[in-house]
Amino acid sequence: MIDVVLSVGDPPADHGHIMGVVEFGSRAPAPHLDAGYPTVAVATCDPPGIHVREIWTSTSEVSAGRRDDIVYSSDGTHLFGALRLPRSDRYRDATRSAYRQLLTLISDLDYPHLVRMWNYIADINRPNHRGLEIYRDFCQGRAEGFDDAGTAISARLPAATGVGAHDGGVVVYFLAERTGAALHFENPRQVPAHQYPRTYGPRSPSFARATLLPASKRLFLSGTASIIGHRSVSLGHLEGQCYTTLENIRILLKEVSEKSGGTVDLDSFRLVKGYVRHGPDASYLHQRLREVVGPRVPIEIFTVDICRSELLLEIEGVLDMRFPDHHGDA
Ligand code: 3EB
Repeated sequence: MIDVVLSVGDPPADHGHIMGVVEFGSRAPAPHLDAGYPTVAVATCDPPGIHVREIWTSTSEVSAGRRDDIVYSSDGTHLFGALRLPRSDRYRDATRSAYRQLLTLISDLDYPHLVRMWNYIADINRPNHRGLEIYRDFCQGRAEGFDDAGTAISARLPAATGVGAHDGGVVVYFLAERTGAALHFENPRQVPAHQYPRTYGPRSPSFARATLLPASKRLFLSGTASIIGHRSVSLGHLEGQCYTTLENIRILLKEVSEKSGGTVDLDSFRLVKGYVRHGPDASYLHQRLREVVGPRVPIEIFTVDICRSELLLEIEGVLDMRFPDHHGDA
């Protein structure tokens, strides 16, 4: 089984075997293995230093390795990995090749099933050298990387986040799995992102709305925003975008509950990460999330650009699934 927690300050000692640590701070040096597991830095904060860590653990023994620019760790069932593309204004080819490498690696090491991916992209809304938005250029390379890997993987797109960052080019980290038990979900109120019309860019974003890891009883919720169908709604309205986003999450969790035979609701969050385009909106989002997820759930809000320039916020998280007894609950 794997787990993930958010920790402000030093990591507590009793976390089991560490698979990887994500440092949310002011800088984004390349992912490394200095601590014996992948450490990934993401530049989502302005004040110098590391603001919060996301710690990935396993109940099984973990070993770590590197191939090319990818650092990874594995526990026999799961593989955690990370890479960084240097800052550039043309990411298509580098992204295609990085995704191809990543997909080849997980297939070679026999963890071929993607569970969850994060993409932190500096200058995500800026036009590149050809006038194409950096995010759209990235999406093109990512889709081509999945194409290169063949339909076996592209038919099973995982939950993902694609959001801005203050530095670091493109930082990608991901979780993959060996057994094929992961289940991917779409939101009945949203067009699957990989079917978005061409108006949003030459290639659609490659992700599912959520992925369930039944053995660990964890649901990974993708970055969720104020999108109904394929259109952004509540343009310019923070409260409206927040409402629609939470409604999207509610509807998605209902779908997951119906299709998985388990239960998951807005009070099932284990951790929440929110992203706001404008710093002053952070406290509003934090307050709304606190009302929704209850008093004890860790909430972190980062001020970064969101992948569509009209979106003001995005919410992602990890949730606890409850299953009836015969699935192993006490
Ligand atoms: C959306 O729903 C908002 O490019 O990997 C959310 C989650 C979004 C992931 C990605 C993009 C991505 O389309 C944007």
